[in-house]
Amino acid sequence: MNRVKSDQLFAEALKYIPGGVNSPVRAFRAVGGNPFFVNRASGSKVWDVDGNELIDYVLTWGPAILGHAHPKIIAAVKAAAELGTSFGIPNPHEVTMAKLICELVPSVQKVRMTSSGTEACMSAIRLARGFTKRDKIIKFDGCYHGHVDSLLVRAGSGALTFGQPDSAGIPAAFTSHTIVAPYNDVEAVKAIFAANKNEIAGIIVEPVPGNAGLYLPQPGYLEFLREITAAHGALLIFDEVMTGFRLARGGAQERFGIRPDLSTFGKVIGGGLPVGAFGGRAEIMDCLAPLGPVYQAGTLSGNPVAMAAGLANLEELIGTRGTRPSENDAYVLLEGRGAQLAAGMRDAAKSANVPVQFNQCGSMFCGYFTDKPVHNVADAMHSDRERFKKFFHGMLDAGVYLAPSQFESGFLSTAHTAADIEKTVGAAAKVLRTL
Ligand code: KE4
Repeated sequence: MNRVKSDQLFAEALKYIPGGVNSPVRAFRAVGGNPFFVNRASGSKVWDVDGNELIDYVLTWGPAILGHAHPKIIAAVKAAAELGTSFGIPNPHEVTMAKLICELVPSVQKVRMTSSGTEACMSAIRLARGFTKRDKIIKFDGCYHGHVDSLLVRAGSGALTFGQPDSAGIPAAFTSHTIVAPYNDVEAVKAIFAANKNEIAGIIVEPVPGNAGLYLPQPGYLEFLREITAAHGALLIFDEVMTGFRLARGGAQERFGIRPDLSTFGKVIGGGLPVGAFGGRAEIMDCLAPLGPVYQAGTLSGNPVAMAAGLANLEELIGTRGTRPSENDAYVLLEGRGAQLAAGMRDAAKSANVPVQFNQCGSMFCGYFTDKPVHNVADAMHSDRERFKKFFHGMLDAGVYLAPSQFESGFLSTAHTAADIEKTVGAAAKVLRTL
């Protein structure tokens, strides 16, 4: 595939941007080769600067759940921008967004907007500590909650991809209150609470971890986390930056029937513009400045253009609830597309006689090159990353853009057609046979 212009741009980018990228995972360091540059996206497709068309399963890491450049989002952004791009004083969109999130997510009685998922997770942790007056936080190996100093410990996503789960530049004191447990492990969490009586402020968890690929909670695991935190006066924080409004209208917590104390959001609620949010029980959220002693702020929090884009995304997603035949319901469509892709990829791997564990939950998925089930990051590390690299590039040359790392989740949108998925599975069947 001709990528001359992308290579020229990357050479230029390397002169001015560390690694040539504004976020490490985009650098293709996990799969080799140079990243391509995109200057147009629409629906399920992106086009690179050399004119190559690709079926996109990264979807800007989740936000493009309706596909790229959805007309309603573009129109909303244009209309909002014409009235000004930021006011530094409350705007009506902020109220509409807060009200909608509270309606869609029953555990959220109040919510505060931020400009990234990292900010949302950082703020939720600070709030949990301020509310409980405790310092220690439990996170899970391989879960990623943004590049927050105290949470970049055995993190996932780019941190895991580079085999540097702990980042340089973080003083040991900053992570001394962070305790890491294996995901899906009940006894480990019980032991941590037993050894740290009345010291745990909370657990932060990706309910369906999507930053070490994708694996699912074992039956009862999320219920266990809900019970043990309640029993010990600790808060349960669901990091739904990736799963929120994707795995169900009310996110993973609706899908699995769990009511966390706090939740963080991002991606979908910004429609592709910079956004994050954290919310939960009013008595906890009211500890935030200006009401309470926990300080948190942001120049562009609740930005009117980002809110307009996020509202257009959400309203289109939920607008299908019961108002049209169920097959048009966005979430029914996303479930169906996810199931179609999973079935096709499993068949392709079987016919090529290549061991692949294809995990899928709704419109999120990950294929691991291993013959063993993957229920946590330790299992994920068994994946044959050389095979993954070859598969990634084979699919890219076939016009399919998958996440450029074994340790990332893939995403589907309502714009992905059955034909897109048939093409993807057909390409996979061919590429797998070359591995
Ligand atoms: P941001 O600060 O990147 O908006 O959100 C951080 C974050 C928090 N929590 C979860 C569960 C997340 O998945 C993320 C960010 N996800 C990565 C993809 N694995 C963003 C991609 C990137 O870092 O470039």
